[in-house]
Amino acid sequence: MACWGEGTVKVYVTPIGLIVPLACLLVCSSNFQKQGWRIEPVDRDLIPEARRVLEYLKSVQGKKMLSGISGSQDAQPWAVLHMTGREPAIAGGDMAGWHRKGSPLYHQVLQRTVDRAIYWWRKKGGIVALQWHWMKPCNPEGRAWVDPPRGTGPLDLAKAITPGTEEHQALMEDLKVTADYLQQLAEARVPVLWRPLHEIDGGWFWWTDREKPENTAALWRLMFNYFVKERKLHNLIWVYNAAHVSHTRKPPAKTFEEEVAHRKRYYPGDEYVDIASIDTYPNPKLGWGNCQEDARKRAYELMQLIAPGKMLAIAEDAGLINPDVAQREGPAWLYCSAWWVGGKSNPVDWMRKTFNHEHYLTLDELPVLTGGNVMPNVRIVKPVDGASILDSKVSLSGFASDRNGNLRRVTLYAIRGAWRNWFLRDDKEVLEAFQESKRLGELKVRSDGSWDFIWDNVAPGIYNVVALAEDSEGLVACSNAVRVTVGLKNLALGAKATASSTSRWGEPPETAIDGDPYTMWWSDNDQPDPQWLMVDLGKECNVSAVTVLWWKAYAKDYTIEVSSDARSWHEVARVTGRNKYHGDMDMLRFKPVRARFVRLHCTKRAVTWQAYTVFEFGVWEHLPEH
Ligand SMILES: [Ca+2]
Ligand SMILES: [Ca+2]
Repeated sequence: MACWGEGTVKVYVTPIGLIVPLACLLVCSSNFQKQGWRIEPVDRDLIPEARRVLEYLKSVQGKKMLSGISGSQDAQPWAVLHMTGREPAIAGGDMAGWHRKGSPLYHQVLQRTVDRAIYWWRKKGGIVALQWHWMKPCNPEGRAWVDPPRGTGPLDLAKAITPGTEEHQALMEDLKVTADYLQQLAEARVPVLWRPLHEIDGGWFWWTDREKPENTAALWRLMFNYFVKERKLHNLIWVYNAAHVSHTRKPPAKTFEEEVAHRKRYYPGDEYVDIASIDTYPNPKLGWGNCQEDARKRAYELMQLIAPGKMLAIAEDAGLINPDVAQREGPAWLYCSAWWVGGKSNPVDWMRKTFNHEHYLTLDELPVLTGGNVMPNVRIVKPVDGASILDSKVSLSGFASDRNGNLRRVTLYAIRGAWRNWFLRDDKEVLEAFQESKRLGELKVRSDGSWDFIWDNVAPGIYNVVALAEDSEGLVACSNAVRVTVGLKNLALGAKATASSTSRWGEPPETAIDGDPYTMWWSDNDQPDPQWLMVDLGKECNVSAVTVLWWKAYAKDYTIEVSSDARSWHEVARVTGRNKYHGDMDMLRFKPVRARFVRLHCTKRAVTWQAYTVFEFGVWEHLPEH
């Protein structure tokens, strides 16, 4: 095939990229010029790196889908790694500074977004996507949203796109700041799937002109002309983005044709758009189900009519859409990006299924689009995160690879002690945590990338395990961290749990003792302290330790109490002034007692936005010191 395929990648990336990446870029570029680009981007001066991304996307369209993660809050690529073992092909970010415009914090947030994008492209070799929750010009408190409680009202778009007005001046000042940050990415030659004015026809952001959509389309062209022609930002792939629902037509559209005609008024024109996307959250009124059961075929038909001939993508959904349904029904989505990780919206089981499904492409399956050396990829498949292994032998297996073909070694490490919430920590923090002293051994990686390892004679305890892969140029990548207990029996597993309250947003008390480190009980934030979680072991047992794996909403102060009748309680451990941003596990040992009921009694909250959240509550007859 003349388009992007494995053969093409090998020709110009593998042999040269290892030695002189810059030379490789030149070779790659001339290689493509010889072949001729198959795609004409809307920016005719688009850098070769970005053209390569577009060419690659075109080559997979209709065959497979790229997986993505939004980058919002905790929905980061490392969260996907630790939950699924795989990393997304596309990692998102936002050009909103979130804090007061122009403040030091605002600039810190933007710089971090830029730095992460450079890291993701250059070191990880992944594709970068950015949207912009553009805070309304003309107002230092301005928000992207229009309506209360978050919103700060509309902007007169007709004025804003007209030079000489105060609104236009404020708008151009904002564009300049954003262009300055995007310029860092242009200079670092990082291609960006650039998705400005997102959910353009929804009606909840100020850039959506509800009365005259053509003004919004004009704003898009204004931004395009300023960024591309004036600022020479030639690294941007322009991604149009419709909302899952448009609330802006008066009267509301009665037919599909009316809806298409209305939504098309926001579209800036084919010469300003490379890829057209839509955000497709579940919506019973539209007949759209959860992503677990839907491939958004109707949204695909809608976008085909709004942007005929363009490659189409799902820029946001709660989770990745069902790949089996997608294969069966056939909408040729280029990529799908999940907005959340974990919880009810995108449960970890679903994430594991989708990110490991052959129809979805993950980071390790991308060609080397940068032209240079990128990090290896390594994952632990067995045991699963949270496994309870009763004997002293642990069988591990997984995969490791390097897309440059320069994998040097893979080493396994273990930290004995409290489980940490690794999905909240970036690669750097993981690498710093696993020191040489924690080395278990080097792995023999087979030619197909698989490896296995027997970790024998393990001292009873609680462990965090990770594999680190290093390539011949010294780039080191971590695997998903797997948390296990070895040689210990958790008395709470299979017991009965009750609680003082449960949030309607959370999961019931039994999820705190189900052995799954991603399901959790949430107490109800509207209920006053104290709040408690109680485990009934079914009969009196010897108990001398408990473990509590918290999410970010933990208890600053709490006690552990035991009882034989669930009426009179005896305190065995007390924690005060706990302070851990990431939550993580507490391990509390005390003088052995006989108890049938064990209670976590919480009296002081760490955060205001949620009460108490417990992934796992463990009860132990004996928890060895280390
Ligand atoms: Ca490499
Ligand atoms: Ca759980």
